[in-house]
Amino acid sequence: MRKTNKNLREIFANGGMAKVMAAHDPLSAILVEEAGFDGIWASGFEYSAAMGLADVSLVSMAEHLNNMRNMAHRTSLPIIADVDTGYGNAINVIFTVEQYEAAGASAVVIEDKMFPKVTSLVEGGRQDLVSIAEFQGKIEAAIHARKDPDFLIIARTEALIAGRGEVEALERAQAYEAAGADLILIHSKQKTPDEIESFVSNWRGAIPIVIVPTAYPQMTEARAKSLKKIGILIYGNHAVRAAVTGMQNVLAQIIRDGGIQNANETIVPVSEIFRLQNMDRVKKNEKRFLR
Ligand code: SPV
Ligand code: MG
Repeated sequence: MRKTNKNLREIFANGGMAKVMAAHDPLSAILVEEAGFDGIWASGFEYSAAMGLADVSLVSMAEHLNNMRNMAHRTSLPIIADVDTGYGNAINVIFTVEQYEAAGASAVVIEDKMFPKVTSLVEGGRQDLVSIAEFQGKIEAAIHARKDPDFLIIARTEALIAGRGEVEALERAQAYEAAGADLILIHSKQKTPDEIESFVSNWRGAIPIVIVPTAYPQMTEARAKSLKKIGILIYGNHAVRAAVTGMQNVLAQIIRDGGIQNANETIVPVSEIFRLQNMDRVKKNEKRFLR
């Protein structure tokens, strides 16, 4: 049981809002921790992108789980694992929760899409949802499977993403709360916060809401806090996008310049990578143990 499991719950139970940033590998997870976020989002989108794949259930549970375990090994922040649909039905969800909890996650987000899923923010994506009853079974299975009651089961409804409207989104969220979810993640791909603000103001449930404001960046932390019902705000894919921006710029500069003479000044020195790799520890241990 990871000692950080309680951390996120303590933040929102005391009226706060946890700020959680996506990561796609242990190195980005270390940077998330050093930057000062409250938790790490083990994003399916980011990991798929890092594998050069679309986020459409191509990456297996074992691959995502192993990546998440490696993040947990190198960081101390709570990790919210994005387990998509739970990789199948309620039986798959039981196995998924057992595996992610044992590997060091502090929470899972399970979404009410049909397996295989299609990424949420893509234009014209096929967005099929499972029935409310089926998803309630999956949430109940997740709760049954967790060992630590502080391990969070976050139910994500894609009703707005699927164009089903606010009434169905609220109905689904209520049903998932009744099934025992600790929080509701409501996702939207509208370009402004209106759709989410309307959902939040009409939410009568007792559990807090999680949002991922990628599509509507006008939703600042201050604005989200003012809604009073947001327990966790997840920045969904900014680590992998920052990595792509950084690499594209530097790689293009090296091609342009015909060498590394200028690019070298714009990137971190190799010593910074040694620091992130904990090379000092290796050196100390060499002195102590190598004979
Ligand atoms: C992810 O980061 O994998 C998410 C958020 O699920 S989104 O890609 O916006 O659906
Ligand atoms: Mg995802």
